[in-house]
This record gives sequence, structure tokens and C-alpha cells, in this order.
Amino acid sequence: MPTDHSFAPTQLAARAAYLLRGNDLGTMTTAAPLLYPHMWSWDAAFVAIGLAPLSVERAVVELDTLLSAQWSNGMIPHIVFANGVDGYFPGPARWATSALAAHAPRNRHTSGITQPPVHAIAVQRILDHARTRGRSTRAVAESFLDRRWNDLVRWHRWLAEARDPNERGRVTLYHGWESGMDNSPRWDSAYANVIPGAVPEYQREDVAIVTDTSQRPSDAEYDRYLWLLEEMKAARYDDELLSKTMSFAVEDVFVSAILSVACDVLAEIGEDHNRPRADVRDLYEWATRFRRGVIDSADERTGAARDYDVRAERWVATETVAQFAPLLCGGLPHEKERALIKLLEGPRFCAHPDLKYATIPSTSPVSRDFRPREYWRGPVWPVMTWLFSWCFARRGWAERARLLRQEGLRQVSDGSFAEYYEPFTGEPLGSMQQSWTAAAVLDWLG
Ligand code: 9WN
Repeated sequence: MPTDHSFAPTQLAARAAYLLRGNDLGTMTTAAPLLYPHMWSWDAAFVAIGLAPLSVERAVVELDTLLSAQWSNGMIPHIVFANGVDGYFPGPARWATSALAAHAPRNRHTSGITQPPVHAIAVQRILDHARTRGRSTRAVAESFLDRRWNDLVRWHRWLAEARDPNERGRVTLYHGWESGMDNSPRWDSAYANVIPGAVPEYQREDVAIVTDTSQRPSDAEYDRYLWLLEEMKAARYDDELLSKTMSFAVEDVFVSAILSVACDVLAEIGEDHNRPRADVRDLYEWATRFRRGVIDSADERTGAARDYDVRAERWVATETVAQFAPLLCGGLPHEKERALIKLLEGPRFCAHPDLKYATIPSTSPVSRDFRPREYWRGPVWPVMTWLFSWCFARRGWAERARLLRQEGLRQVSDGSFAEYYEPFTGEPLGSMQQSWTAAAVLDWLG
């Protein structure tokens, strides 16, 4: 239940730091203690952002662990499994990547799909914090960059090449989990065309932990999630084959905007740190290509971005947080950008009269698809508030960034560090003690 208690900033930051310490397995931080007892890719990047003000050294370890599980084709897998830890389904046995995928690492178990590329932002935050520290800490950050520069470029290259072979400027996903917004209404129509075949028997673990099933995806959705794994296994996780055989294939406009920003950020880091000119040039090219892809998807009148269903060959417009993708990477003509900002700050989103805090619900409260408690179909995710506020600051919109930070902090000051919140009541939902929620707080208050 929502508590009326709210923690003062210093207490909140201390609790956030304590939480990350508690979720730390040594060289990786679990995304959440019970629901997600392993390392997730984009969670790890946000965790590193939260760790950086506490310890640059520990933040570096987090990214090193993640990158040491990078596939040889360049993909960063969406889960790096903690050794000997059970309690999450689908686990390593179900993914079977070690046995099937030619590119999977030999020394670690991982899933076989990817997640949004926010990692360059974490690298930038680490370098920012290192600059304010002593020489030895600066050296740790510098040597991390030396060690991992090629891996970071390879990661972006894999997204640009394997996931956008026709240079349309949008990243293709083969599973809703790859978007990080698993059951968003964005994917409903594409999933409607996924007809599950014989899915080997399974038992969900998530609903044993979040027992109010209205907060999690449905069983019908899980059948499809698991069926897609079978399709991937049949293709042995081969990039080329997946593009031909997967029954779910969508161009994700939000991931594409993130990739565009991440390429710019990494290119800027490369320039500042004398990295190879050819890498910096490639990164800027990809940033431009994916920005164009995002802008090409935008609605003529409102500027709202749309995803593209590759299998059905049609644009998919939904009233979700993803339609604001162009505000993250920029590039819309001035008038359209103003229209999109108005939509974001108007009654369909942040200024909806019943919202407890002026943050961005995952799905608009006025949409037919809106469910206030159900995962990516309505609740507010603090980590999204953080991402928007960081991108807005980067774009020079200091006041917008400040407001989101302020409202985001008010929302999480209940101290539960929930995965997501009910937009009207502020009830914390999903997993409590979620690492990336604590990380957002630490960056905001750092
Ligand atoms: C599947 C870990 C992850 C996040 C995702 C979020 C949720 C997993 C799940 O948890 O997804 O990857 O089991 O529901 O949707 O964004 O990275 O926090």
C-alpha cells in the first residue's frame, strides 16, 4: 500500500546505497533481490550510473562483468546469469545458448536476446565522476575505457549491422523482451500474429514472487514469449536466420532513439579520449542514421513516433511513452517538436488531472490500452523518468529535466524503490528493492 511516509533526500540516498550493496553479488548486482536474481543488460548500465557517485571502481566492475559476457558477434545479451543461482524462469537451461549459439561466450551462461543500448551513458557518467576524483580513480576509469573501447564499438556496430541490415535507421527486435518494455501495448498486434506451437512445459517463477498477477504479463503472453524462444533455438540464435524465420519482428523506435543518443555519446567520449578516428566517424554516422529512422516514423501532425511491424508491413501507433522517442534524440522540425512536447506535457500524459506526480506513465491514462497496475501498460517506471530527465538535460532543456527529477524523486521518496508505481495512487508495484530505481535516486541526488 502507498505509505504517507516520505524520506528526506539524505536518508533516501543512504537507503538507495544500502539497497545496491544488498543486491551486490560481488562482481554483479542483481536487478532485484527475488524477482530478478541475475544481471540484466540495461539494468546493469543504470546500476553503474548509480554506483558511479559511490565508487567509480565498483561501477567499472559492473560494466566489466556485463561486457565479459558479450557475444563474439558483438551482442550484449539481455541476461547474464549468476553462477549457481536459480529462481528465474527462463533460466540457462531453457535458453540453451551455450549448446546452440555459435557466438555465445563459453565461460558464462547468458540469454540469447538483447536489450536497449544505454551503456554509453553509463560510461559517460563514470568518466564524469572520475574527473572529480583523485588520480588513481581517474586511472581506473581511463584504463576501463582502453580495455573496453573496442567492445563498446562492436556492440553498437552489431546493432547497426545485424539489426538494421537495410539501413532503415531502426533497430529490429525479435522478442518483446528486447525492448525492455515487455508487454507494452506497442507489441499487441505483432504478438497477435505469433501463433505458439508446442511450447515445452514450463512453470512461471515471477508470479510466485509478485503474487498479485494483475501486475505482471498474462499467461497467454508468456506462452508467446516462450514460443519465440523455441523459434530462436531452432535458428540457433543465428542473426541472419532470425531475420528470416522469427514470427515476431518489429522495428523499435524507442530503442532506435536510444541507440542514436548512445552513438553520439560514445563518439564524443572517443573524441575526448583520442580513440581511432574511424570508430568515431562510424559512431556519428550511426547516430545520424538512427535519428533519421526515428524522425521518419513520426506522425505528420503530432510528431509522435511509431514502431514498424516488419512481418505485417505496417506502422504501429500507440499512446505509450515510446511515442516520445524523438524528444530523446532530437531531429524533429521545430513545429513538430513543439507539438510533441505539448502532447507530453498535456493532459494525455504528464498533466493528466488524476496523476499523483507529473511523471510519464508507460501508457497514456486516456488510452483504451491503459491498465494502471499492469507492468508496461500504464504504471510509471522511475528509471524511465530518469532517462527522460537525463536526455532533456543533454538537449539543453534544463527546466524540463529539473521538473522530471523533482517529480521522480517525490514519487520514490516512499523508500520502497519499487520497479513501477500506480500513476494515480502512487502505490509501489512489481518488485520492491529494484536496483535501477535506487540507481536513479543516487544519480539524481549525487
Ligand atoms: C524480462 C529486469 C527486467 C528489465 C525489463 C523488465 C523486466 C524481464 C521480466 O525486468 O523484464 O527481461 O522477467 O519481466 O521489463 O525492462 O530489464 O529489471
